[in-house]
Amino acid sequence: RKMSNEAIAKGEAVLLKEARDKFVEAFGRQPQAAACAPGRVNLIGEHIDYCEGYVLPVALPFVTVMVGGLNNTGECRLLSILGTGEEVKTSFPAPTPSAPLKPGPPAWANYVKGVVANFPGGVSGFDAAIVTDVPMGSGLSSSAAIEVATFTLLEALTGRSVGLVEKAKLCQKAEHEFPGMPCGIMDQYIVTMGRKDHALLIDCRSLEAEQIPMQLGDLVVLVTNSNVKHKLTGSEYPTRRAQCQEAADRLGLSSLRGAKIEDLEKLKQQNCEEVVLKRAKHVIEEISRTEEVARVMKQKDFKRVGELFYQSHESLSKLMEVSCPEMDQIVDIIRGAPGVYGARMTGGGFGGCVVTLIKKSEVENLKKRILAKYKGSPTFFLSQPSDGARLLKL
Ligand code: GAF
Repeated sequence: RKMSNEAIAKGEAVLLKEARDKFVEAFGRQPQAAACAPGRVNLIGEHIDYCEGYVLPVALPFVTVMVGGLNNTGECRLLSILGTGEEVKTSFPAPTPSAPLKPGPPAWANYVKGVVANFPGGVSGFDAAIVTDVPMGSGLSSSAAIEVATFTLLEALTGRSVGLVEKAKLCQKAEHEFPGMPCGIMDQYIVTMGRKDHALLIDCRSLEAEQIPMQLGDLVVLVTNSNVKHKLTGSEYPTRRAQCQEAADRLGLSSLRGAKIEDLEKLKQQNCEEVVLKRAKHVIEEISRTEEVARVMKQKDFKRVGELFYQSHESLSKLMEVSCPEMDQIVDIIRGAPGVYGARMTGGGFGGCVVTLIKKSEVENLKKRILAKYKGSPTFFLSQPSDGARLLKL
């Protein structure tokens, strides 16, 4: 009973066996290569990657595993095993210069197609089986996991590869062009470059990053999945991006990374819309909160980390307007509970997860409190920073 509220990573060995068995069953031979890529949770730095700000995500133990082999048929054939055990199949012709790939149904295959279309030097036909335990639609980056797993598998199958930053950028491009989501670089970057026991401070302007050891002492990061996803995500995200860009343009900057808090005055004087002002304020302050968290985490000032988490949530809710009643309720329930340092929504928003910095000894009590008061059905897991995408031995 108690376990039913826990999201437990199956582990890559279990997923690999499942993928391999399904591959053999579907394609009648052994796969040639196997790759996996994780989901992620962002500690802080939300809705600022596309403004060239700083973000501080960690890769998770939940992974998407892909096994595959070249097939000399000119067709790309995919078998995906959903969380429910249901199997879905699709195929599409490998792209050629005269017949490039285009996005199209089924929606799930666009993540793979986008990567195939952007893989340097092209791809001939291949077969692949995909299994995952990354929770879907929870703001834990299941999209980047499948994109980066695809890229990593194709590197192994073709023997061609690119640098890690380039790989993240190509996967981001795939997401822009195929699923059509104008995301920033955070998800593909951390999924590619995460490291066990580290958070990654990514500078989304220079695309350089610093591994920050996650030495939390007797504290942990609890992730609470609200298990809600509101449909407006599709249109709201591009709108946020456009509003931030409008603020930057009005200031004569290429992005809000270069803006200072005093610039808000300039925007006001230009009679800039209230909503654009609010977005700009969030971005400018969230960038400095993220730099500060990375700094005070090294000094083990967890009280300050917690305060900044709460401030970030407040700002995402009131200024950026990307939270939702369920996540606001969860943060309210958590606020002031024993052993808690701070909490905030994480990811793109409109549903998804809340991260809480809390004493390990108080985690069970907090879960009970949330289960008793939250009106939805939450699931929980502890964020254990894990490695980024990698090849698996068959
Ligand atoms: C989504 C996007 F994909 C990221 O690029 C990022 O903008 C995030 O929302 C919000 O911080 O996950």
